[in-house]
Amino acid sequence: MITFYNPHHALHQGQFEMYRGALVPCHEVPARADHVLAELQRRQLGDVLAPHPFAAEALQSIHAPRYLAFLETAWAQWVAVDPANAAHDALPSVWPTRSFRTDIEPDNFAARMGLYSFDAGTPLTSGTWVAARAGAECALSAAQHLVQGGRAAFALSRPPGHHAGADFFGGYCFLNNAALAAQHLRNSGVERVAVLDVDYHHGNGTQAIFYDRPDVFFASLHGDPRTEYPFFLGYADETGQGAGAGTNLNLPMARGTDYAQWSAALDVALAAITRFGAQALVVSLGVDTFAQDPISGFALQSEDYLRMGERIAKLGLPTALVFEGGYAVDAVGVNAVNVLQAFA
Ligand code: OKP
Ligand code: ZN
Repeated sequence: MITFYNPHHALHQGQFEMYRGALVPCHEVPARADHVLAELQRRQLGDVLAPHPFAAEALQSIHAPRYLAFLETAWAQWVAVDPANAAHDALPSVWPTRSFRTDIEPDNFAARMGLYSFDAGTPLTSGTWVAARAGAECALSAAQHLVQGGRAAFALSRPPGHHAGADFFGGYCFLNNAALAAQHLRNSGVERVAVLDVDYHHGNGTQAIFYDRPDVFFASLHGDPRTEYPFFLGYADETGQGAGAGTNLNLPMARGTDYAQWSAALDVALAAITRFGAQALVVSLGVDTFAQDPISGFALQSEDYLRMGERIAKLGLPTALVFEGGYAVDAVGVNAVNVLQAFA
């Protein structure tokens, strides 16, 4: 398995996220990717390369130009508000919910942060843009590897991506790496692409991006949004709309779900991907389904990730695996690399 590793990921290093009215240390830390890299190297699972450079326009295949322009300059804008801001991350605190306008980009920085986000758990830091852009290049490089005939590639990128929409960040995500990989496959002539999201949290950004698209199937296994983040999307009755009707599959599961139950849902998702006629697969590979994950509620064990990788490989599709969540930091390397090793 070839890996494209984001050499700039540690430039995105949030200090605190808002949780129950207080600022608490971030779960999404650079050590996560370091552990995965160390485990890949320990098992000698294949080459680890820097991503290929892609033109800035590649990001516009998924993201709105005004959102990208905001992200690229957001830190400079934050510090321009007050030089003292350089000492801490920027978090949004005001949002245009129902009845507000979203067509106007206010001059006020806090207002623009809110316009382009959906939670207060996703700090924007001095290195966020550089890290997120290089992470996106890892996902694009993995997709490109498939275009060139490769069987599989892993994008070892952080920050994660599946909560980011065409024009918003949130859930620790800024650029939707999996969506960018899927779209790159489409732009390169692959007619039907599937995205399989196995992260504990519903990939609301990816779903929204492809919801009305007949050419990209989105299947997600996740904690029931009635109790689990991101709460406002990911229900079973969301099946796609317009030309994309029937190309979205949500499989929400209760807290406590173990691999026996989880793998039954995986079989449902894989069968649907086969029926769709996918010619390539993108996996949003979160390992926060692990029993010991500090912010999640499933009960998968480390060995289960081997079975998961084997099962996904049996689809027989060219596959780009893109790293997403997993916050039991000491186990994230073993769990993610178990999937990759068994896949390979
Ligand atoms: C990102 B990914 C925990 C609050 C939850 C957001 C979770 C984002 C998960 N104290 N905050 O899907 O792994
Ligand atoms: Zn997650």
